[in-house]
Amino acid sequence: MNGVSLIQFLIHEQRKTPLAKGGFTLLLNDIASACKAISHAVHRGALAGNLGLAGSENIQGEVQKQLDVITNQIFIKALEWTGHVAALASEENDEIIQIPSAYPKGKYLVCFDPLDGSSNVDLNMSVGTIFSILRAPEGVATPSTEDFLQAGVNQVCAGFCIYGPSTIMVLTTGNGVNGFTLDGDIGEFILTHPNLRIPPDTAEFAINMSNQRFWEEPVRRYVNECVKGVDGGREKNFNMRWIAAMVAEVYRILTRGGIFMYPYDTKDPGKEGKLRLMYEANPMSFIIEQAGGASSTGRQRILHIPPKSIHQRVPVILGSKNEVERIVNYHR
Ligand code: AFP
Repeated sequence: MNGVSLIQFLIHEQRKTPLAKGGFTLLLNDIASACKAISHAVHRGALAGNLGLAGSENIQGEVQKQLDVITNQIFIKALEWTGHVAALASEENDEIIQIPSAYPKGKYLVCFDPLDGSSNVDLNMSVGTIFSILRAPEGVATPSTEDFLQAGVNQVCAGFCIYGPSTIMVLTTGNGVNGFTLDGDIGEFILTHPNLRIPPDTAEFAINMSNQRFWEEPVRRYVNECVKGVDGGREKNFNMRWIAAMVAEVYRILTRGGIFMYPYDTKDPGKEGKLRLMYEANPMSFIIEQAGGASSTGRQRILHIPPKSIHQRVPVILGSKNEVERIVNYHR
């Protein structure tokens, strides 16, 4: 199916489910439209006066960039009027976002991080948008926060769009992982990376080494072994990368394998991890598992975590299966 557009691909998939009415296909098309608009805003950068700080903080206590605010608005505006969404939850908003009464509501809940890796934006490095789609409980007209608190295994779709040298959207609906490159000339995402698969073994790891002294022993042991390479217990030398944008780390792992870790650390004892379960860990874990990789906190499969709040943070270790399993074993 090489050379087909995202919408052609989605309609082809929809036809495999004879009872499908097309709402889900249209929702994904709306998300693609939001990502095209975000791609445009990111790539216009300083020309549109989009760089720098917004002068505000989000619910996580993080200083917002102008583009955090702009992209959040783009995503909400692209989805709220369509009739396919019951409610939204954004990394940038304290509370869930209800659909204005002027618009019809759909049956899906959408969680999203409009601009992952936003500290990269002023450096002209890769950033992205991450999204996760859940079903609203049957018969619920106005979803509550609790309706969003579903384990990652309940996701019907997860994806991300990376704004790098090319704009690429990666998607799973639970039937493998596919990548689509935005063709700016025709304004369409085109299937360029069908059936992405992660090799089970790797010699590349990604972790913020500046946190080393705060890690727990299993992660310390694993990274020490990688650094020692053939001179330690491992039979190969390892390479390291850190891009500070999860979208870019996960895209690299989907392309050539690897392992990404933002593990539990004691830097801020009040936090269970750095990355957000609903907006980062769950969608990325769904994608990674669908591509043949694995994802864990070190102690638990991420997709099995029952969420306690929409802004919950968790430790994340994901990527090539055999390496993730090795670290999980070290935790045992
Ligand atoms: P933002 O979305 O707030 O920029 O955070 C990005 C991120 O959550 C994730 O994408 C990176 O892997 C990680 O933070 C980078 O963290 P460091 O600041 O420790 O490098």
